[in-house]
Amino acid sequence: MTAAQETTDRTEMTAVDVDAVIIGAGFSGLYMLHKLRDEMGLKARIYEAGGGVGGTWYWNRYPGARSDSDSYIYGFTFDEELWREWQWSERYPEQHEIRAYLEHVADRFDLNRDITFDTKVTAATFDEGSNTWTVTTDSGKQVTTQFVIAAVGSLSSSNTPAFPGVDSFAGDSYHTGQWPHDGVDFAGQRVGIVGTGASAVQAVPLIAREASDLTVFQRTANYIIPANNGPVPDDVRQARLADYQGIRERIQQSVFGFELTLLEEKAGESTQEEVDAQLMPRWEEGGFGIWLGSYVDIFFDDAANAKVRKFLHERIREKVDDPETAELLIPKGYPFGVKRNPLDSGYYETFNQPHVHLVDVKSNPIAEVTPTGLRLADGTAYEFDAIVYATGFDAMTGPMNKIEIRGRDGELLREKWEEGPRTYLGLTSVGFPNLFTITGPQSPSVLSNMPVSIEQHVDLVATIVGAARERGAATVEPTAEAEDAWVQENAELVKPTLFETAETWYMGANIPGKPRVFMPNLSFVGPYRHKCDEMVADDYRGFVFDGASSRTREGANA
Ligand code: N01
Repeated sequence: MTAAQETTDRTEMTAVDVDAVIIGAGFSGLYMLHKLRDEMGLKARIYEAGGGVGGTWYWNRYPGARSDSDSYIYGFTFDEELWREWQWSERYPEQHEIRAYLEHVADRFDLNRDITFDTKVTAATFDEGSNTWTVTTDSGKQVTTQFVIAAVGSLSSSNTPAFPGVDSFAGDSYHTGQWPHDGVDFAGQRVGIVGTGASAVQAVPLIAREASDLTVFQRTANYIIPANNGPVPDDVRQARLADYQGIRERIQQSVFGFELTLLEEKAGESTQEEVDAQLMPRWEEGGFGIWLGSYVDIFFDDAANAKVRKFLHERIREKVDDPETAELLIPKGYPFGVKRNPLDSGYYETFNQPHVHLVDVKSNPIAEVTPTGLRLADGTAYEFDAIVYATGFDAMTGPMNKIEIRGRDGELLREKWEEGPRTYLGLTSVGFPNLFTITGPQSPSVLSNMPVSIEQHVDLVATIVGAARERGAATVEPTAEAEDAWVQENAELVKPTLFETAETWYMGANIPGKPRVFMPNLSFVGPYRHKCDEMVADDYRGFVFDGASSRTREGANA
């Protein structure tokens, strides 16, 4: 009897409840459900911790929350009608509008009937005897399935630093990533906000409008670029509507998933005046043009990067009245572009208001949270009615590591990833058959306009799942060689760049004890897509389809 026959015999009568469990009902989970259920005829179910669809946009309801991607490319493109019928009200879509869009998607494709809300997946365990996964939820339910698709998002595991006394504060505490659904009224309150990343940059101007006094605690200044939000002129809207195919193709083949093109010229070979002349229109246009649509050598060459930094430092000094505050807001000690650049709508100008204060907690860190506020290392105490933690996320690996995922031999995924993620294509990991991550670590993911990468990954997972079913395979899993090579390739890609020189969440540096490994893949959107397409064309190079699947499910097309 061959090993394959043995597997077949062992699994013959194994019944699964569903063909696929999808974890999360954000962009990724919704499209994955549509794809598997409606296009491929699989029985699939989403388990979602929130009370509605939206994923990151369900939880991040802080004031000012909106996407930093232009709205016309911040959505699905797989369905032309869907793309056409949804009209965004502004250049960048606001949180409530993105959530409404995703609710519309769920209604349009009748997805809600296969989503279990208010239910967190706590564990997923692979059984080698039956080649199935058992997924456990916080309601105690257990579901068996052939495939598990983690559509858990890259920035969904919120991080509140373990400051001594963090629970002792007598006022109200909030995390931007878990904002109260009914909103918060800061009118007349003394508010402290910890953190100056993208969330804080959006929230600060709006909280400042309500609070009687606002203190912003900054550990690392960011390079912040104007968003230049507003309504989209009708002629631009019409031109885009006429170019659906062109837009779709350009973003899919692009570097970062945007309609931005890097310059041929190098900043390193240009004068400061030439660099300024290139950057100024991009600064005025707003958005990521200065970062992802200007000089490519700024990611590799610190001297080239310094020219862009000089331009940006001058812009900060122009916007901020008080020279000392301006100096504090000017980033130091790391290159431009290797930390996620927030887009702002009046962030710098907010510090010109007399009731808004900036406090440097790099030189004088937060020592503890007290019942009345915060105390710094030098003993300075601040009193607040409310504290907002805009302190980010355990990014990329955090959402996976929170779930007890056990593969072959009972191996725990987070133990396998103890020294950093190990994947093939940022999609799968050896020892964890039939488990896929959408925009997981070691894929372009957070270094791209997310919906573009999400669509590509969902399509790819569907293709691989389809191939497994066509072959009657019980499992599909990468080889150790393919995984080793991908991990190595990720390390090689980042080596010549400046990304590893900064303390960022891309590097896991924001979480004490987290391995310092650059987590996104730097192949970039178009080339990464090609690598995946080649893998499929080359008979799923790097994957092993193993065993014959004879699992049965009532009424299944197994
Ligand atoms: O989180 P962050 P975020 N003491 O990690 C500080 C996406 N996003 O929620 O930089 C003092 O960027 C920390 O300081 P430092 C986007 O990809 C997108 O703002 O680590 N400070 C930092 O200032 C973004 O990048 C959108 O030194 C502490 C801040 O807290 C990602 O989500 C909107 C500290 C955390 O910033 C995360 O953004 C919002 C401590 N112990 C978010 N610990 C849009 O598309 C942490 N900090 C618009």
